[in-house]
Amino acid sequence: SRGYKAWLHYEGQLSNKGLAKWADCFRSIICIPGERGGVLNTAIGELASGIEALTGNKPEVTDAASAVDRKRCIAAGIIGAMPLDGLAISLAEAEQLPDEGFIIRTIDNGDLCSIAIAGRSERGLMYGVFHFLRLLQTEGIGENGFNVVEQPAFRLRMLNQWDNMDGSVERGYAGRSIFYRNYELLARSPRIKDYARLLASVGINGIAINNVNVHRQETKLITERYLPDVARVADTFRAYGIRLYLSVNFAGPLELGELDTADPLDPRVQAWWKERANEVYSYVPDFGGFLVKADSENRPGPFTYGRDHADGANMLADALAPYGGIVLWRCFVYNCQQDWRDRSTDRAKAAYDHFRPLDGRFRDNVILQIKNGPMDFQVREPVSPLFGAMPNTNHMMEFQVTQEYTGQQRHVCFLVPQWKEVLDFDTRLKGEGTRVKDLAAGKVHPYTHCGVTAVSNIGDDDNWTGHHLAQSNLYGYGRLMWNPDLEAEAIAEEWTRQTFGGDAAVVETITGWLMESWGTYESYTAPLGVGWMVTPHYHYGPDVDGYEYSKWGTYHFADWKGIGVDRTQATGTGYTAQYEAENARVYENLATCPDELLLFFHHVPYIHKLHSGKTVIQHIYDTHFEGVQRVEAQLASWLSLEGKIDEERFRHVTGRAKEQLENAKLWRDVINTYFYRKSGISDEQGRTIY
Ligand code: BDP
Repeated sequence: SRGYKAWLHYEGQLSNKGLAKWADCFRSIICIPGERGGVLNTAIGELASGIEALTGNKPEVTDAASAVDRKRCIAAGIIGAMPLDGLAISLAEAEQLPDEGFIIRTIDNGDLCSIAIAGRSERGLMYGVFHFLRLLQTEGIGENGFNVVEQPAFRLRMLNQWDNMDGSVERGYAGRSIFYRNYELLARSPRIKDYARLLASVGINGIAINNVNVHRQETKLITERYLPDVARVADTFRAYGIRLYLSVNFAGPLELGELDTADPLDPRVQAWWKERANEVYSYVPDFGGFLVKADSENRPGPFTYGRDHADGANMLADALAPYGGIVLWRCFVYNCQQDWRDRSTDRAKAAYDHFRPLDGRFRDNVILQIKNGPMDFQVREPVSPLFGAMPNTNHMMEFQVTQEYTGQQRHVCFLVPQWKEVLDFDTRLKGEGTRVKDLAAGKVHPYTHCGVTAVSNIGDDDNWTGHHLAQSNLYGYGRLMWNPDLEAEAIAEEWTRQTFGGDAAVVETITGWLMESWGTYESYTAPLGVGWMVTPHYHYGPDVDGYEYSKWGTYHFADWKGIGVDRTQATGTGYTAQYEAENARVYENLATCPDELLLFFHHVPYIHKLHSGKTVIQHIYDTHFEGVQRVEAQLASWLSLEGKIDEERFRHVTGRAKEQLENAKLWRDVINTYFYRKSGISDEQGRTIY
């Protein structure tokens, strides 16, 4: 179905003006053989079938060896292994590209035109092919052809599946797992291959296929019970240039009943993990490594044995090192047993407090995986102050593509603008201009490994993501992490064109909806960076006082006088001190703290005036009324597309948008009423507050 194909429709004829000139090129593909690996075959296969779908003609695929004429063709190959003469690519230029880079260039020789797609490696070629097909679909090929040189900004561009072996998906909003059913891996499922293809098309190169919360059965994924199936799944991903990783249980040796301890300094434990690693690599020779959530939300970890995170991570790192594997050690660590409002335990401070003192102690093949904000994927958070603060420790940033706190794929919330703000954030850690994206790219500190990862949003729903429009987040994650300098709007538009076609009204309406959706969601939910206010555990729909760890009272500190969390050094938890001095100053002071984060950093009276000129209470009322109006307007413009979108997707999206509207009204009413009753201050505009 159309939803299943996501953005890889390749529908319709390629028919723009310039095409005539290049038309002959589309009839034959000359593949200059390099090492003939699986990824090369994938690339050539994608190129041939993509062109066939787009032009209606099946191109002939030949080897350079048998080809007499390299004109009027697409020459595809790997730099170093393909002759470059006549292709307008110089070897010196090409060799400057990193492994995953590529060049797409058209050669206009009058009536002997040709097109070159040259990858620095097999993967580079595959990314080049997908890029070429994307350009054909979104822009077409003009009179001047193409001149593209691309390389990814980040070396690791990963996804994490939070899939459990019983077939459920933690924080999954799109059906059941495509990887597991009844404690078996669906190792031969064509769906996994189709998923790999979607991911490769946007440049993802690593995937961890089980939940970070590793339960009893998942602990066995690194044993012979499951490794043959894991190897099959790894084969599938390998053909698309994606490395496989597994989440492991730190208490594995205990959980499997093989040892009576998981102490990382115990030689028996170390030997046990070495043996496990050895076995994993005997099945999956290019296995990526282990992803670990330890001493976090009741998961086991080194603390039990009086050891620290470095002890724990290094023990696993040593087991993987002989095979080139890495440990992705998560920093989502805070004490969920304790009242965090005790100043020393502000949850926002926890990751930095735990990890920062350990800088320099981690092995070279450990990467700290740090969530984008200090809390937990809220609609608005400041950037985690830990990111970049450990110059001698590899970093990668973790985002959340699945919309746990942002409407659960029942609401539209296109997150690319949020991620972009995070990547553009200036940490100032090495002076002005030390942006998160430069840190993640390894340009600031010389990290051995670095990059980005994210929690995936897919399941076995036919359209992958529950809401058709939520596909844009998966697509957008890949594209932005390939090139963080792309504009969010450009990504939204190219996704829309590929997914819904090029009709001007369709493109404008959907792109517009996506672009304002994050702000809209924020406006009718938790205000000014305070976060949460969602139903505990489910995290959908409003519950102002709702917070899992609320046995000590409300989370947002609202009383009759004011609201917000005082995280200043002067009078609060002191969290602001974790930022570089200049940023700390900006957040510490009411006069400079940005409005959108005000309540994250400060506790203020309801009548406190924002930089916008409004009082906090009036801002709450206004944004909540406006938020609902915006959803109403978005629904109306979507409905105007009737007839321009296939019936199935039109009806489905309409249904979800109506639910979003009802839920937004609920948010508006619950939030406005709560704060009206708390504050006793009326809405200046006299609107009805229930
Ligand atoms: C929170 C989720 C929880 C995850 C946890 C994590 O609510 O399900 O296990 O993050 O990242 O956002 O480990």
